[in-house]
Amino acid sequence: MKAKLPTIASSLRLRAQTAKHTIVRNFLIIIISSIFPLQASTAGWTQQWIDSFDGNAVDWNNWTAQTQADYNNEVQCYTADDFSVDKNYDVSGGTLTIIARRQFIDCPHAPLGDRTWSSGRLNSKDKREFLYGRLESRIRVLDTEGGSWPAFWMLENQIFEQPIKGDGSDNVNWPNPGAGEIDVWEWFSNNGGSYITNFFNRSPGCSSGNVVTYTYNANDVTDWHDYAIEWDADVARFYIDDTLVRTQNLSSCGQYEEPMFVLLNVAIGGSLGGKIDSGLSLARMEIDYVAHCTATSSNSATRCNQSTPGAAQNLFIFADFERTDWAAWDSSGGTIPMQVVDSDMTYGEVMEFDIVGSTVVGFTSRAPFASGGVPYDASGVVNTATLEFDLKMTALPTTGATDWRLKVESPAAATEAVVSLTSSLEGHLAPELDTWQHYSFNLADLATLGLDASAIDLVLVFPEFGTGDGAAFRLDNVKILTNVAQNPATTDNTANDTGNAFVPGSGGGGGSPGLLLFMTLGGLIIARRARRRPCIQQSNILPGLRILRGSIMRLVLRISSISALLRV
Ligand SMILES: [Ca+2]
Ligand SMILES: [Ca+2]
Repeated sequence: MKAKLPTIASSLRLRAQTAKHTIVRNFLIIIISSIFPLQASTAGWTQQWIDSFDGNAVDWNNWTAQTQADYNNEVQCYTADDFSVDKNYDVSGGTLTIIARRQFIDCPHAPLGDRTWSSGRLNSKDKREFLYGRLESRIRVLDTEGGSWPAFWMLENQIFEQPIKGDGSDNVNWPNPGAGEIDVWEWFSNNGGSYITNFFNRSPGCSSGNVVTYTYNANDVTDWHDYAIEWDADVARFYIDDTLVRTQNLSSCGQYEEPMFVLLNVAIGGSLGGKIDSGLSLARMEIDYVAHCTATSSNSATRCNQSTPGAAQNLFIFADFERTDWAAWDSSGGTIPMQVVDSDMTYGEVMEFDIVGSTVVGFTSRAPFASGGVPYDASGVVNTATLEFDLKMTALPTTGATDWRLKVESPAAATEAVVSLTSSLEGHLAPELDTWQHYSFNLADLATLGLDASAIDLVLVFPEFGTGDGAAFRLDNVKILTNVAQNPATTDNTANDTGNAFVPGSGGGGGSPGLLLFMTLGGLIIARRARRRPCIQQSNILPGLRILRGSIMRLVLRISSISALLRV
C-alpha cells in the first residue's frame, strides 16, 4: 500500500494507490483563478504527429490498449477489441469512438475476473511521446447519462504502467517525478455542466485542478470541441476551441520537463465515475484526431490539426540539378556558379563555385536570387537533423585560405551560425585539392550558436571571407536530413535526390579550357561565363536543358536585381 500523498500545494485532491499500484482517483477540485497569467507565445505551430483515425482499425503503431488498468473501483474491463461486434474501439468515418458497453465480460486482468462493462483505454506510451508544444484533440461525447468518465490526458513516460519495457526505465509510481499527470480534458457525466483540467505531481510549484464550465451546460459536451494544452518548461495553457481557460505557471515546477504520452479512455462508475444511471448502456467518446505540434516562427498557425503545416521532411538543396527555389549564389555577384559534371561518376552533376576577390558563396532560397523559395523549418527535428554536403576543391586559393566556413542563416540574416569546416562530425582538417570529402554538422549545434532552425534560407560554404581568392570548389548532395521517419502524407521535396546521375560521355571535369557555354533554344542565346576554371562538358540534352533553364532564370534574376545585390 502506498503511503498517503503529502499535501500538494494548492491542491485539495488526494489519491491513494492499492497494492497493485493502482490509482485511486479521488477528487476535490478547486478553482484556482488567481494564478498570474504569463504572456501568450507568439509562435505558430508545426505538426509533428497526427492520428486522424482515417482507417478502419486502431493504428497500433501509435497506441497500446491499456488492458491492465484497474483503478478507483471502476467497473469496466478495458479490452483491445477494435474488430468484433462488441468492439470497444470503432474506427470508421474518420473518427475513433471509444465505446463503453454494459455487458458481462470475463476480464482476465481484473482482480475478480468478471465485469459488467467493457470499455477502451488507449495510451501512446513508448510510441508517441511529447516534450512541450501543443497537444490537441477534437472530441465529443455521445451519451450523457450519469456514470461515465471520459478523458483526454497525459502521463510522464517513466510511469510504471503498461506497456512496461522491463529494462527498469519505467518503474516510477504515480505521481512522482517521471510519473506525473496532466489532464487536458476530463468530464464526469454525473457533473456534466463542466469539465476539468488538472495537474497531479509531487513537486511544489505545480498546481492542481481547474473546473471549466460549459457555456451551454451538459449539452455542450455533445458538440465537437477542440481541447488543447500548450506547454513549455515555464507555463502551461489549456484551451477549448479558441478560448484560453487556464494558464499555469510552471517556472518553479520540477516536473513536466520530460516526454509525456497521451491517453484516451472512458471509465465507468467507481469512486470517481460515481453512480451509473440505469439508462446508460453505451458511453461513447468520439475523437476526430489527436495531434502534437511544436512551436515555430515560420507560420502563424494557432491550431494543431490536419491543416497545420507538417513537420520537416528531408531537404535536398542540391544533388543533381539546381532547384529554382534554392539557387546557387555568389554574394558579391562576381561569378555565376556553374552546374558541371564531375569526373567521379559517384557525384555526377555537381555545382562549382569560384571565389573572385572577397565573397562568400553557396545556396539561397531568397528572392530575387531564387524563385518561390520558402525558408526550411527544422524546428521539430532540430535535435536529430544534420546538414551535410560533399566538397571537392578544384583550385587552391592564390594566397591560401586561413579557414573554410559553413554559414547558415534565417531570413534577412536575422539569425546565423558560422562554423569552421574543421568542426564537422567527420573531423576533416580542411578541404583537399581534387578530393571529395563528406561534411556533416548537427543542426542542434548551429541552433546553439544562434541559428533560428525554424526558418533556414541560406547555406553558404566558402574560404574565410577575404582569404579565398582564386579558389574553386564543387559541392554536391547538399542536404538537411531530419534523421527521423518521414511522413509520406506531407510534401515530398526529395525529387532532387534522384541519385548521382552520371551522364555518359560527359567527360572528365576540372581540366577543360572552355570559357563560354553557348546553348540555344528558340533563338535565345545565353552565355554563361565562369571567371575561373570553367569546365562544362555536356553531350546530353537533358542536363543541358536543366542548365539552360537555370541560366534563363538566373539571367532574369540578375537583371531584376542588378542594383540589389546582397553582400553578406
Ligand atoms: Ca478524423
Ligand atoms: Ca550529384
